[in-house]
Amino acid sequence: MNRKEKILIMGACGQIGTELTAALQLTYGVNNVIASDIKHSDKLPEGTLFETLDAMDVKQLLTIIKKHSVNQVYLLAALLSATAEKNPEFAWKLNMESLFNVLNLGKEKIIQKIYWPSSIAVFGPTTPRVNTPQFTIMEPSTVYGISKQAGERWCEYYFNKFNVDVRSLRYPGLISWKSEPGGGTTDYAIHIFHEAIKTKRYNCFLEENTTLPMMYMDDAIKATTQLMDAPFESVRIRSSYNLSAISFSPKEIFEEIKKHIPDFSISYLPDFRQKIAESWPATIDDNCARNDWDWNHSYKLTDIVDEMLKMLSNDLKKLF
Ligand code: AKB
Repeated sequence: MNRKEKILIMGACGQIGTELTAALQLTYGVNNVIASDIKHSDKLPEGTLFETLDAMDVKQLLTIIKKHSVNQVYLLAALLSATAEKNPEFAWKLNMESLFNVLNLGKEKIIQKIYWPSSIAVFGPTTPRVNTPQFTIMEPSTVYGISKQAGERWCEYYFNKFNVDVRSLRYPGLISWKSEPGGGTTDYAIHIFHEAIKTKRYNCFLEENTTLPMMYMDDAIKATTQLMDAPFESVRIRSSYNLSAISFSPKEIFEEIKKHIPDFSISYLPDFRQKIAESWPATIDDNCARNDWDWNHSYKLTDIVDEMLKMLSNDLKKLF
């Protein structure tokens, strides 16, 4: 592994960014990882090098890249599915401009490697919902999904045309306890744990049988670093890889939590996010990732529930 990497994480204070920053610091050293975001968060590990950065500001981005001799960028800044529906124009602007800024730095060979996350939101109501293949019908119906789909096409284009080493994963819903989720449709699978511990009641914004692909954050971080460490030739897909771990419905996760908290109860009051969830796959075929760079998930639903309840309860004890 090349230890001379200088890494910039854009959108480092979000749900993935805070954990990815810590993981990359472990591998490359605290002084070789620069976290950036529109504003600082105390969720970042202590001692993290931090720069304030608006991901759409290419001048500011270039200044930071030069200042720290950055050669790798992880672009995580984005508006997610639910938030993007409330502000479509800004979502499109942020999600696309930030990507072009980074891809163009790759084209100019100012940076050597780029990570950009895509999502299961690239699929839509006409996509086969079960075992969704890597290559299939993609007609996303959300602003977020449209921006991720367009982004995938641009990543592949910059790779083919300008040899930009850009790598990407289509994340499912990500479950974590360290920081809050950022306005997605799959966020219920985190809120449910907080409410189970705090009030023993949860009012779910999706219907009970809405199955969606999900993954524990540790697995998502493992997949991300594994893809970025894979040899150039092994990364055969330059749009974005399907990535899968488990799938469950609100009812299934509720029943699993109830095994630990017997008086936990749930009600269902679906809102606009129900339609988004119904347009997404229930299960994902990620054989390309498993074959090309040996992807394998570790966490099952039972492991996730055990760990989420344990870690969130510990966190709460520290507060009181
Ligand atoms: C969302 O729900 O918008 C995200 C995603 C699946 O990309 N978690």
